[in-house]
Amino acid sequence: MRLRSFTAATIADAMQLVRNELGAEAIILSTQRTGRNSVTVTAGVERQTALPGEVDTATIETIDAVGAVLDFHGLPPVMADRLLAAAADLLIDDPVMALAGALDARFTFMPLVESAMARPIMLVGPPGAGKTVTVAKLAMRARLAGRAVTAVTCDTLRAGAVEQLATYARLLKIPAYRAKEPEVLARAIANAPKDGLMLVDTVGTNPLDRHEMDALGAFIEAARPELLLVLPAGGDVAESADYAAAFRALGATRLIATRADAARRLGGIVAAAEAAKLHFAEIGMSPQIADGLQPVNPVSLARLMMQAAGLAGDGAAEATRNNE
Ligand SMILES: Nc1nc2c(ncn2[C@@H]2O[C@H](COP(=O)(O)OP(=O)(O)O)[C@@H](O)[C@H]2O)c(=O)[nH]1
Ligand SMILES: [Mg+2]
Repeated sequence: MRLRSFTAATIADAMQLVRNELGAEAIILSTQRTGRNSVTVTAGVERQTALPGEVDTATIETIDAVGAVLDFHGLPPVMADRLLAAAADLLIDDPVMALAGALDARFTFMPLVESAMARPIMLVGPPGAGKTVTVAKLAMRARLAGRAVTAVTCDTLRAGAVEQLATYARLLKIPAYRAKEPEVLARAIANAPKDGLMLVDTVGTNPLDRHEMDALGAFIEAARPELLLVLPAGGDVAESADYAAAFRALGATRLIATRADAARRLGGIVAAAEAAKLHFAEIGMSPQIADGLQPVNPVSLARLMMQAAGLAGDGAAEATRNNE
């Protein structure tokens, strides 16, 4: 095999150089961000390829498209490399399915099934992440699935927080309580109907503030919940990863990404899931509580990433125009 490296401003440009120089048979071995505006792609080509040219062409173009999407979302090079390698292993022609396969290989997907959740569901995350709205969305889904729901908020400090949850609870006709102290939360959980779903809303917590994290930790200990991190899409990649790691340390195991309708870069939430080994659970696609929460699976996430980058589906043309 002959190896060569090509450097360009984007993965897509570097891939073009690979194709021009080595032809359609070239195999991408690694991609690496080598500067703020430079990406190096290393490719190899067999002197005599055993595969029919057509298959190679399709695969290279697919990997090219997946690489461009990962580039758009600003994934860290190491993570992009792993996903590209996983996509290349699959030899799938459709970029959405190749990306879906790669996501499936590298991440876990575990949507919430409200009708089956036995432990309380507690949502944690930074202020404004969408926790309270997501509690309302989950409550609505559980009600539609015929499950009794009780909601409790531990956010008793912020102005309007108790009223916000109470308003949703009135609309959904579910009981809502406030728990100022961890003991009150533990009591509310003990007194809730055993076959019902308990949803616990929390105060927005700054992961850089030890006191705030300790205070949240006390509520978590009292509730022994299924702990979900709520994080908005569109956040900085490194920052989102750090946030996720901090909440993972408190016991968060799944991720609900919010505001995916209001952001196009999903690198932050992907990096968060990777950094903290969180299972992708749900994705918030609207501020409306009735239809705003969707279970995440590898194909839906791949499609969303492709559409946001303007490379697949209905949003493609518009997204591409916006990107110019
Ligand atoms: N566009 C959009 N807005 C959302 C979504 N989820 C939450 N929001 C908005 O984000 C803001 C903060 O939500 P809230 O639940 O109060 O955040 P909290 O501080 O984490 O409880 C509100 O204006 C919500 O309407 C979503 O999926 N899409
Ligand atoms: Mg709130």
